[in-house]
Amino acid sequence: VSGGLSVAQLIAGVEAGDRSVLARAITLVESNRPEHAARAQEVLTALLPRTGSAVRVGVSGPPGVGKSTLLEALGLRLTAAGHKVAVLAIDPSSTVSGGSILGDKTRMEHLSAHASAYVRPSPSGGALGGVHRKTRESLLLCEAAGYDVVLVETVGVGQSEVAVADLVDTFLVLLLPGSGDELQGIKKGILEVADVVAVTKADGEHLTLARQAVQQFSAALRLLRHAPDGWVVPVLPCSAVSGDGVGAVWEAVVAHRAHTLQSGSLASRRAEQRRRWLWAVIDEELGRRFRASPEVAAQVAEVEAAVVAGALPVMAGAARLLG
Ligand SMILES: Nc1nc2c(ncn2[C@@H]2O[C@H](COP(=O)(O)OP(=O)(O)OP(=O)(O)O)[C@@H](O)[C@H]2O)c(=O)[nH]1
Ligand SMILES: [Mg+2]
Repeated sequence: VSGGLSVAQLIAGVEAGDRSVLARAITLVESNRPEHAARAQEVLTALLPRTGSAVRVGVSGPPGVGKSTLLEALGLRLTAAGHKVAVLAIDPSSTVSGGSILGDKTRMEHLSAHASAYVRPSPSGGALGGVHRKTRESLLLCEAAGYDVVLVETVGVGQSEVAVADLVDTFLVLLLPGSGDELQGIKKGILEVADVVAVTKADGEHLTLARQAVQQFSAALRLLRHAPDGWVVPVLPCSAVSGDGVGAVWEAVVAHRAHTLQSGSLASRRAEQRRRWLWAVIDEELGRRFRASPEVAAQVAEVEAAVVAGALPVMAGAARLLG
């Protein structure tokens, strides 16, 4: 999986900013094979001192809202301004839909080809926890490779966007113009974790609708959100096609980061993220070990069948297996 590279070669290659070695290191980290886990941890541990300095931004929104198009436009601006930009595109629905991930890659073709950019489509790996943990580790590898802006794209279809908000410093939520009062079936949860909101496709015939949506979303957010640390979530129109507002969206991200850096909430947010990550990894590993244990395996079929048939109470079945 790491193309025959040793741990030392992976570390040196990532440190040197070699994109192909970075890709192999991420593949190693994403692997679920137990024999890869130890090497992945060695690589991550060695690189940890080089992580932490990037601007970490999550970008989420309903399917087709324009995430990839905006990220490409934004990425090209940032690389032109001298930044090194990594994009991690996760699609939690890819296991179901058969993967719109390759589509994302093609849609970001200009950015993908840029020498200062790295675009990585990531399979979800099924469980949400899996996405979360592997994406976080991939993000750290990108930082160690010298990327000073890391953008994480995810479709806002469920709880996944809340997990992504937990990976980043600033969470940018994209919404479509029109039908503002319905909030487009977006769960309130996504707006509760938004740091910046942008209404996309504010161009041509959508322009008036987009302006109205900005007003409606601003009003909805004022009701929904109190600003405990003094940050008022901005709602901005933008068009990745015309370029209008793209710069302002990035300025809002930078302003949010400056605000949290100054108030100290950036440091506490990252500390809290690491604490939750620690427990997520422990919970996941405990579950894995439990299921892999021979004593559990010997009894699980019988207990499960009895519980399913209603012959054994759930609590009693769980207690027997846990015992
Ligand atoms: N008019 C207009 N169309 C846009 C804009 N941005 C994206 N689109 C179009 O909207 C469609 C979806 O854009 P994507 O960037 O692929 O959207 P996405 O949110 O990444 O989609 P998924 O990853 O599939 O959820 C494409 O046909 C784009 O050309 C914009 O600023 N203006
Ligand atoms: Mg996309």
